Formats: sequence, C-alpha cells, structure tokens
Amino acid sequence: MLPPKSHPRYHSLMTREKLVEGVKMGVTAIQGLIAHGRGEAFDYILGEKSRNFALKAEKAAVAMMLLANHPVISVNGNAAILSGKEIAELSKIVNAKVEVNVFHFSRERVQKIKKYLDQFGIEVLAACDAELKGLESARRIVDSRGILIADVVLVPLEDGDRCEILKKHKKKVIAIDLNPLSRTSLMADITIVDNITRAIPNMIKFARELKDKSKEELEKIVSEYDNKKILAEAIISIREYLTERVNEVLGLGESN
Ligand code: PTJ
Repeated sequence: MLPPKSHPRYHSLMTREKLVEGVKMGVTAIQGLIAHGRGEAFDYILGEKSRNFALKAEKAAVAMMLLANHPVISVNGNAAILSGKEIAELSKIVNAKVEVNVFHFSRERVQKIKKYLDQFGIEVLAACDAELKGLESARRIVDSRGILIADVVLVPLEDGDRCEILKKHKKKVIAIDLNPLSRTSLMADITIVDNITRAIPNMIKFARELKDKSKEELEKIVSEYDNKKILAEAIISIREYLTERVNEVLGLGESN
C-alpha cells in the first residue's frame, strides 16, 4: 500500500517505493535498498536540503564536465531509478555520454538498466566490451566508447573501490555521495555531498547557466574549487546540525 499524501515523510516513503519497484523490475540491486538506507541516514543529519557546500560542488562539477573532452555519467541501479530522466537531461546539456556500470553485475541486469534508460531518449552505452585494469570488482567492466576513454567521470552512489582506479587511469572523478566520510568522497576530485534527487536537478540549472560561458570563466570556477574545504564544510555542518538538535532536546535553543 502506498503511503498517504498527508504523511510527514511522504516524499521519503515514495522514494523507497520507487526503489522497491526498481528491484522488482530487476533494475535496482536488492543491496541498493540497504545503500539507500545509509544515504537516508546521512541526509537526515544534513537537514535534507542542498547546503552551500553541495551547491558549490555542483557548480564546479558542471564547469568541469563542460570543459571535458569526453565526459561520462556512470549509472547504476539506484541512480537509474532515482534520477534517470534528469541524468538524461543533464547529459544532453553538458554533452556527456551515459554508461551503465554496476557493482552487482550480470549482462542481463545491465541490459535491463539500459532498456529502462532508453525511454528518456538518449544513447545509453552498455557494451561491457572493455576492462579497467587494476580493479577486481565487476565495475571494471566498461564500454570502450565510454568510461574507458573518458577524461571526466561522474559517479553517483559509488561503492568505494573504483574511484582510486579511475584516478590511476588519469581520469577526473566527480562523486555524488551523502556520506562525506566515504572512501569515494575522500578520493574524488569533486565530491557532491547531496541527495542525487536534488543534486542532478541543481546541476541541470547550473549547466543551463554555464553552458555559454567562456573556457576561461569555466577554468576559473574549477581552479578556485577546493574539495578538501568542501568536505570539511560538510562534516562541520553535520556537527552543527547535531549540536542544534542537542540544544533542542535540552530545551536550550530554537528548533528549525
Ligand atoms: O547497481 P549496483 O549493482 O552498481 O549497486 C549500487 C549500490 C548503491 C548498491 C552499490 O554501489 C553499493 O553498495 O554502494 P555503497 O557502498 O552502499 O555506497 C553507496 C553510497 O551512496 C553510500 O555512501 C551512501 O551513503 C550513498 N547514497 C545512498 N543513497 C544516496 C546516496 N548518495 C546520494 N544520494 C542518494 N540518494
């Protein structure tokens, strides 16, 4: 049964329903539900909104993608269900390829994700005809027209083992991860600590704003960006949010 619209956590519950449907369709891995739960917990202590550090990272990420020669958006079973339509829209504006790349691999599942994304009117790469050397997990299986030759890769909801290898292959990595402490978050060139459901729409807005800017203007945005500072801001903001909640529980301060 679907949650009633009046439920205070209606949107969050509907997102879960979408992912459950994704599992039934064979698009989302069952492990994806657990991963989503971890994400929800971080989102909760980030205040469930796009904070300033996320917006700065989203803007720099778009600038980096616009400057790239061969940007690729890597899509797994969670990203496809949560943001497939928006990923398609973003890919068109920044001229990026979209490639299916999964941790829980089967050719059948990759084809199901591709078929799901096909409805959004973009070319979806899923040939699985090449390998990223140095990586043991199934994420090594890539498309020779996509991640293999990419210079910038956007990796939403990553499981941590691949970012390092992508970097060893001299690629710039943009991560979307609600956990600012994850290995992926710490290793990426740009870490977007935001829910993918807010991050991609924000990136679409930035892409529209930046797409006609000069190379110099885009380079300035990227060169002024400092990922360590952004990660620190994200962690501090969690601390501040929790301190506010402590004060609230003790009746010492305002609630928001
Ligand atoms: O489709 P597959 O086979 O590639 O599998 C995808 C999952 C997500 C199951 C796989 O990549 C995995 O196990 O990921 P992890 O190791 O659980 O990491 C996922 C990260 O994404 C965690 O740090 C979560 O906090 C974060 N996360 C979860 N949901 C969201 C999120 N970040 C942004 N937006 C979300 N909605």
